[in-house]
Amino acid sequence: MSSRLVLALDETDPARALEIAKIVSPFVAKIKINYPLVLSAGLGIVTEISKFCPVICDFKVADIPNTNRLISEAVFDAGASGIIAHAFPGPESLKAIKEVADSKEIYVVITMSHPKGGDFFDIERFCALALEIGVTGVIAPATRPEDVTKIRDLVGNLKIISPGVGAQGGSSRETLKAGADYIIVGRGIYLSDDPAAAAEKYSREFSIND
Ligand code: NUP
Repeated sequence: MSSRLVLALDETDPARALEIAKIVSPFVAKIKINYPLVLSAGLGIVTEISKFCPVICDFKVADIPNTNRLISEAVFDAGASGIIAHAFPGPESLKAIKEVADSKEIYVVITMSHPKGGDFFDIERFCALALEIGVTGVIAPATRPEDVTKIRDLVGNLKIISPGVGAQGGSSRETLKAGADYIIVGRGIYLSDDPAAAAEKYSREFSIND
């Protein structure tokens, strides 16, 4: 039985983050790290966590090709298995990431999960770009399953990873039904009194062979 759960580890206390990562890792497919943790702990935390769980760096990389390249080199040298980038800087910026490590995972943000988070994103164009570049997958909002359905139709068999379940109010059931492959949960796990139990509960809810 493999988990469809990705932990968003936005806990900012480095020792507690590492502890949560350890106890939760049996129940998750991957751990997603964002700026809040890396800014407090340093990039070394990626190396530490990568020793026992694949790490995706959610740095929403969105720069000129050369800067995207430098960021990707640092992230993959630290041991990350994947990186999240924005689509709006265009094909050359995404190609620069792909050239750093063709074998690594690249996920592109198609539209965002917060209220009005979709207003400035062009779903059709960004999905076409994700396919053109040949990325691993896309990020699509669990808070708007109708967008996940639309994105599934547009991206074929690229992976869809969806944040917004738990604290943001999205439904894992609706999101998976709409076509997502993985569900991202952050506060619903790391702020819980018992993060391991919370992760186990979510992972059972989403597990692939249930
Ligand atoms: O559209 C997005 N929404 C979103 O919440 C794209 C993201 N990458 N995220 C990230 O997912 C967000 O930055 C956070 O790390 C995680 C969701 O955490 P939570 O709302 O479950 O605590």
